[in-house]
Amino acid sequence: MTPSSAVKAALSAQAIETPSWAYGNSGTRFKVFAQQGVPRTPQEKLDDAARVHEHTGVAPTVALHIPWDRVDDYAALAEHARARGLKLGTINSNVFQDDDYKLGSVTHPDPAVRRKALGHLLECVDIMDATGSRDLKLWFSDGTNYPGQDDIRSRQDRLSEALAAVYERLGDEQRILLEYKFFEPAFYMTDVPDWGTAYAHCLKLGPKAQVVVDTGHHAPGTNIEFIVATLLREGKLGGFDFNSRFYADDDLMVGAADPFQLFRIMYEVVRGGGFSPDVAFMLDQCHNIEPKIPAIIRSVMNVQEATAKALLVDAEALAKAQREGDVLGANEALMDAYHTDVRPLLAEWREESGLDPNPMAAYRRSGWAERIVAERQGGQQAGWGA
Ligand code: LRH
Ligand code: MN
Ligand code: MN
Repeated sequence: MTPSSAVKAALSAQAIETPSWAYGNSGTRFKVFAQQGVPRTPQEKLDDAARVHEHTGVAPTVALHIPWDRVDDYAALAEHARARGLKLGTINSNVFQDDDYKLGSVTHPDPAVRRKALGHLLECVDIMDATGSRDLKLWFSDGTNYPGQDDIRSRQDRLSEALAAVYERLGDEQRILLEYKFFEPAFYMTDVPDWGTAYAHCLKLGPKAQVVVDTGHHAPGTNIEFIVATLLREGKLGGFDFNSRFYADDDLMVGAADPFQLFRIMYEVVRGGGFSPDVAFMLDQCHNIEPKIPAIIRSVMNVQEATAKALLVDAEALAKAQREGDVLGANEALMDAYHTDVRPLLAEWREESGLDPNPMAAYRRSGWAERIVAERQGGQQAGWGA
């Protein structure tokens, strides 16, 4: 097994970005169960994110979604974050909530709609300039519902054209993270359905375009760790949107549905040298019925636990068993690490890092949950659909 000091050093280097939208109310198309005390402004979302960082020590950046987090002064928002020990992270574009996008955004058959969508993407790069963000995450809901509805190849050409225009606008230190999803809201054909399509576009664009793997965006049974290994080998893994799914794009807490899958993914990250600032670890989840801040703290802890287990894999023993064709021995080397209870190690790491060993309990004791319910009276919640 890898010595625990090495594991702790790697844990100290890990950063997990939390999404602004996870702090606000969300739901399904059937019902949004509103919770008291949710943020009414992007600033209040940052106030909540600061609590997650305070208790976990590894969540220093917050992803924004435009227009859900639209403000007049992004530099001032960045300053609000900085004053709370945070930084603004990835800018997520949104070309999926406007009536004009019924038939697509950048792949729409009408050039006027395509121009509008591209305008939004370019505006997002302007925002990145103001916030100091490195990454622009692009997810397109574009697709068709019926065979023959539109021409698959022409839509790829239109997508390619828009991506090239955004790429052209990027600064030297900025990147495009292209996200794929196999279905929803389009049900017959999605324009960026899989990692292969995203990879092909990113390869053509150049080194500042990378693929992002949202763990909830695959068909059941997909071997996501294989995708991770492949993208890392090709130098094209830009990051993760972590969450878990039982059925579709459930956006449940990461590590809740399948902690073993999360471990397998993190093992490939470790194996492929993905522990580098070039790979962004982001959460992309919604907390429909559970309280938001503790759910986000739990998610961060779940990623850390999977990471610690992946780091514990005895690489030498595993490689030896693999060389010798020792099928069971190799499997055992991996499973030994997975079955290790890393919670004591993480508690130790937290204490050594000046944190409470139990972030969930520390948050409960802090009184923040009661305070936001008392203080955040009136106004509208900010977020989804805002
Ligand atoms: C799409 C998605 C994408 C969006 C987010 C809110 O399903 O994963 O990342 O920006 O959800
Ligand atoms: Mn996502
Ligand atoms: Mn999603």
